[in-house]
Amino acid sequence: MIGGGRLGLAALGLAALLSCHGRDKPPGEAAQFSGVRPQRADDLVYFVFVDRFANGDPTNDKDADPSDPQAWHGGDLEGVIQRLDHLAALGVKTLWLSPIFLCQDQKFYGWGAFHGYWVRDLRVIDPRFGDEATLKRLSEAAERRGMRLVLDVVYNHTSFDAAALTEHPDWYNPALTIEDWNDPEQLVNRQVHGLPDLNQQNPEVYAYLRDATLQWALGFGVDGLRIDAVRHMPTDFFARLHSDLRAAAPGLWTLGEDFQGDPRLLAATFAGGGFDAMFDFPLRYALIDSLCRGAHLGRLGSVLSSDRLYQHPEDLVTFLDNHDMPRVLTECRGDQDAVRRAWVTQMALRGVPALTWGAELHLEGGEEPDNRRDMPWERAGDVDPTLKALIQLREANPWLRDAPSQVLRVDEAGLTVLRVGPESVALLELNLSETERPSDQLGPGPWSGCRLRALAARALCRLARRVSVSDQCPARSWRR
Ligand SMILES: [Ca+2]
Ligand SMILES: [Ca+2]
Repeated sequence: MIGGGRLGLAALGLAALLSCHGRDKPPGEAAQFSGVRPQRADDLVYFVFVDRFANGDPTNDKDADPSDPQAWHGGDLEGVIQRLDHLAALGVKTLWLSPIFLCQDQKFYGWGAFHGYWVRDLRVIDPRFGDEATLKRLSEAAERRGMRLVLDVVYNHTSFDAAALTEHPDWYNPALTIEDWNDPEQLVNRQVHGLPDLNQQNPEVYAYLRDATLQWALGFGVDGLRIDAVRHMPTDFFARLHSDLRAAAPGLWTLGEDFQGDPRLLAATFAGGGFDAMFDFPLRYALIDSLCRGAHLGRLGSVLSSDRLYQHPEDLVTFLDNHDMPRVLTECRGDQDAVRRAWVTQMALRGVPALTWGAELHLEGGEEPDNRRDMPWERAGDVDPTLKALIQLREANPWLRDAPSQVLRVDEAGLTVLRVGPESVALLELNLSETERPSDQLGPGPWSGCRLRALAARALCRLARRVSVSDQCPARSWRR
C-alpha cells in the first residue's frame, strides 16, 4: 500500500532518524530526571472497548444483538484473554479496558449502555463482561505477556438505575443540567447529559469511590486507572484521592480524561489533580485539523510550543481518536495515507502513544454510535505494516517519549520538529505541499557526525512520499 506511484499528489511526510555514538539504552533508562518521577505507563497503550472487542463467552450474552448499534454485542473479558496474542504481536504494553463494572441494564431513551460508562456499582463486575475470576485470569495473562492492565473508572456520575439514587439521595448534586459550558462551577456540580451527578465532597461518596478503586488495585493485579470525565469533578478531589491511592497502592498509574482543548486548563488540572498522565486532547485536535482537514500546520506547532506549560509533557498520552469522536480514518475521509502521516507524527512526538481498538485494521466510524463498531477480526491479518514499523521504532528508541520537541520551522504546509535525546536525535519533517521543499539542515551540535540508523531509516523512509534528504534516506526503500 505504501509507495504506490500515485501517492505523491497532495502531500508528503518525511521523518529522518539519526543516531550518534553508542547503542540505545533499554526501555526505562532512556532519560534521567531529577526528583521523584510519577509512575509511567509503557508505550504502547491500546484501548479495548470490551463489548465490541471479542465475544469469548456466549453464555453471558443475555440480550446481545450485534445487528443493533445501540445494543450490547456480547464482547467480554474472556474474549480479551483470547485475543491477547494479537495485542502482544502488535507491541501493546499497556492494555486499557473500557469500564467493566455493573452498569445500566436497559437502554435509556434509545441509548444503550454497552459502553460501560453508566455504572450502577463500581464494586461489582457486570456479568455480561465476566466475573472476578475471569478478571484475575486476564490480569495474569496480560502480565505474562509483559502488559500492564488499566481499568476505566467512572467517578463523576452513576447510571440512571443505580440503587444509590434511592438508598443515598444525599450522595448526589442537585438535578440541574449544565447550561453554560464555560462556567467551571456548573461543569463540576451539574449533570452531564442528565446523568446523576455524584458529590465527591460527600465523605460517604469519597469513601465509596476510594475503596472500590483499591479493591481492584490491590486484589486483581491492576496496574493503572483511566479516570473518566475529570473536568466534571473538583481538582481537590483528585489531589486527595491520589494521596490516598499512593499511600495504599504505590505504583498505581492514573490517566485522566479531561476533554479539554486548552493546554493551559489541561496543564492546571494535570498538576493540580496529581495525575500521572493525561490524554493530550489539544494535540489530537491539532493532528486531525492539520493532517486530515488541511488546517495550517501552525496549529500543530502551536500545541507543541505549549509543552512548556506542563511539568511533564512526556507523560501526556497521545491519540488520534477514541469512542467519543469519529475514528481517524473517517476524519481523513477514508484516506489511509493521511492516517499513516498522522501516525508518523504521533509516534515521532513526545508522550505515550495510544491506539483505539481496530486502528491497526483501519476501522472506520463516524459519530456515535458508528464510532463504536465491532473489532473486524475477519481482517485480523491485515495489520497496517506502517503502523507496525512505527511501533517497533518506538520500542527501539524509548527516548522518543521523553526528548523535548523543538519546532525549527512551521508554515502553512510544512513543519520541522527536532527531538534531541541523550544519545540520538530525530527530525520530523512534514511537507503537505505539492512541491518538494529543501530539507532543514541541522547546524553544528551534539549530533554532528551522526550516521543514519539503518533500521529506523527504512521504517521511516517507507512512510515518505518523496525524500528530501536523499543521502540519508535512500529513495528505493520507499519507491518499490
Ligand atoms: Ca459474551
Ligand atoms: Ca460532577
